[in-house]
Amino acid sequence: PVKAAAKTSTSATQTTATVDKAQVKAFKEQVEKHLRTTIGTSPVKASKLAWWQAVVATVNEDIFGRLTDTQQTHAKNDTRAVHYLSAEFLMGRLTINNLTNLEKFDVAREALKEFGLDINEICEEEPDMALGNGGLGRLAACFMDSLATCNYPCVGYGIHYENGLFRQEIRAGKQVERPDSWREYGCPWEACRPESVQNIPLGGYVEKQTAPDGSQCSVWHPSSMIKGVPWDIPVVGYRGSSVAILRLWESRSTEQFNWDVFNAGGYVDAQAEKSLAETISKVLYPNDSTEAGKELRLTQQYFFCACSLRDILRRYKRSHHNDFSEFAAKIAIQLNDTHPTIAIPELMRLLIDEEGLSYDQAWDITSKTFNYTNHTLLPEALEKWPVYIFEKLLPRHLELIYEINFRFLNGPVEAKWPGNNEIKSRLSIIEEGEVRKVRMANLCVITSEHVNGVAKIHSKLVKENLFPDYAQLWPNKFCNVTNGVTPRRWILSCNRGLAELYNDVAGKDWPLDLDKCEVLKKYADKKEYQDRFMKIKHDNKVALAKTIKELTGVEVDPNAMFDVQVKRLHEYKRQHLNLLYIMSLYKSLLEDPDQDIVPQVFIFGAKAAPAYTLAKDIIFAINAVGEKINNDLRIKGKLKVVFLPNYRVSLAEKIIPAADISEQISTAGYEASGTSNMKFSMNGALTLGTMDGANIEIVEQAGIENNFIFGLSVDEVLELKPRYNPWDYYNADHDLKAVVDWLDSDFFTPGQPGALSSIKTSLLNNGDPFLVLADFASYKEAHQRAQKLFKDKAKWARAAMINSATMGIFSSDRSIRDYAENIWTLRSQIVKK
Ligand code: HBZ
Repeated sequence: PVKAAAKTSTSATQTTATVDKAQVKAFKEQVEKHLRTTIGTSPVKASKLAWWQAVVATVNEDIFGRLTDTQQTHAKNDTRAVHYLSAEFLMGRLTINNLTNLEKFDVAREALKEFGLDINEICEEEPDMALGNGGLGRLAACFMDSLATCNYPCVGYGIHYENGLFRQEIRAGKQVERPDSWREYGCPWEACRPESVQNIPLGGYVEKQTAPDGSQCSVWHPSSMIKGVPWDIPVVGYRGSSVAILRLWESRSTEQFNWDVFNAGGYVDAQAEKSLAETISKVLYPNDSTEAGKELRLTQQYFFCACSLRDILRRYKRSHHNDFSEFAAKIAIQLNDTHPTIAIPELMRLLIDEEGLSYDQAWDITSKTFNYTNHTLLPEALEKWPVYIFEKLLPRHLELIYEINFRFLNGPVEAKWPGNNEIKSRLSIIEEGEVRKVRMANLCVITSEHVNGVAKIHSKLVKENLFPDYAQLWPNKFCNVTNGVTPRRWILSCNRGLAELYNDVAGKDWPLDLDKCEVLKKYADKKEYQDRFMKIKHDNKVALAKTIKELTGVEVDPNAMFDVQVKRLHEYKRQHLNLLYIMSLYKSLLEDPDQDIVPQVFIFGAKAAPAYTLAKDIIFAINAVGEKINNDLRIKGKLKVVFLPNYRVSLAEKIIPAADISEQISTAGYEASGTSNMKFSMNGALTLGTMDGANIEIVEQAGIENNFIFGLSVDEVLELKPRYNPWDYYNADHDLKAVVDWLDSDFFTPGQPGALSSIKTSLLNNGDPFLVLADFASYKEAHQRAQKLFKDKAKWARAAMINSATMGIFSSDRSIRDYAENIWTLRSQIVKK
């Protein structure tokens, strides 16, 4: 049984809107009904989990009706639709978001209050759906919200991982990974669809056959079959517009599975292989920037693409039978990075081998269907699969890839650069060498109608630096769609105080048209509004301070400046630059404890890929430095450093509304876009960052004078890199030298000298690949500007308000409309009730 909540939640999440009594009563009755008849308990006995399940069952009643309406409208009109293929969807929790989008949050809150329950506490029962690593996966989730809200016919396709991104624990300052079994007790949002199960062939060999007319054809004899079971998660558009479907595939073994082995007495072997089939969707690979090149990973990619394409073909054939002439007119497929690239040869194979089309017909359709979004320029993140893995798993696909490559090199490339073998080897899908490899990005560029980057600067670099030869061949193929984030989750649901302020100044439609928020600029000089804006921020900081205390035991002062860096841990994101600055601040405080500095709390959240040793060392260093600083009475609490364990979507929702400073400090040219930068700015944080990714577009909107920009530009980085020597910076800057050397001592790790040395080694002996030392002085100076402004409450409030007010273009609705207009040529469809 759940005790009545002592007091309802924090003021940060309260609204004062009056709530319709009749709706509250009806919601209450439905929850109680579900508690008894769906969950099988009663209000006196129910655990918090059971209450949450009853709330979900109640909300689902609303959702499923709208889902049917949406699907019927699209089927009736035979609409063109986009199919978003992504190996990751980082959905987070759905309850508050769905209630918000159905405009039922206040009703639900009041209904639960009448049961003596706090809605926020009940919703904490929901596990995060963490089926993604970071920005790329979260972008896919924001896009689903916008696709549904803007009424675009769409399906999201991905993998139903049994285990999402690992749960991070911090033990003795170090990251420990634990499995994340998010649906151990079932997920009440999802529905299994046995009627849409698919069987997917794998392995085996290709037999060449000669047809009676003398032509050659290939017959694939796979060695096994895997069953793909679809799970549907409804995605509710804001104000219940349409309900989109996210369809995630779970792998199971089929009865056919190695039947021969089974019959030959291989009972145990067959069972072992059965578990192999079920391994495919077991776990999300936790790398966000390198490719392990593992067989299982390629199998995952192929598995979900093959299931999704069969699903798409099945639906197409329902209204078009075997006439494929309309296929490209009805179907657009977006590839979220290269992870679903194998869908390209799989569509070719299905059309040729299963549907009987010629190669040319199949290519014509395929090359009009796919589009590719690039999310990284990091060479180590570009997927390349050894040819031998393809030979083993997907021999027929390899054959088709060779054919696509042959026709490309001998067609357009030969025509443009006759006899130029150097260019051919650069543009080839196959990388020659000791281990021959399939370059997935090349296959994407060759096949896709459009290739886009995710921020202006990134798209420019994709075209000019990553694929310059392709850009010469097809200059119009390359375009930009700047990322965006959904204002429903990232303002309305997570910052109710700010949402109410916008309701008051911009009217209630701003979540559908974020440009409306710009009116707040008019109030940015008015004390009354500044006070209200900063009171909202302060309340959010009080709430976060409580969370920090619960999670880390560290006490922080909500009046201090909250400086936040939350994102995956990577050298290019430069958490260690932040750490070096904190150390230098600490050092100066030790030298002069009475100096008048702004009290500051540095807040970190970051997961490191389990095999990324230096990233893990940086997490350890942040914790070690934090431990020392937080317990040093000499500095009188002016400085605190906290590392919040297990950073994830639901934690971001608590952290972002409470930030004063948003750290976006990647080496210029390395962060494709960034998306938390947009969320922070919307919620009134000032960006302290480099001219990289979408930071550039953020300050274009909010004004460079309202943010703290520092560091080398993209061009300066490109110019410096070849002649860069970190020792020059180390030797020239006393302060920098002192903090770098500090890493070598046992000052922060008593009894363990050298425990932080790997960071110093990377910065000096390994050449400081991300120019941390080169940007240190400029970074420090930007922090000084921030401190100075923070002391002037009115000026700070004004800058924060202008940031929040000018983020309209970073609504993911704008991004989705850009895709719809420029890439998919997709029209929205009003759903009939
Ligand atoms: O995609 C991120 C970019 O780093 C970021 O700048 C951008 O804003 C965001 C959305 O466009 N990239 C990722 O998050 N990448 C991954 O998570 C990833 C996952 C698996 C991989 C490789 C990368 O194998």
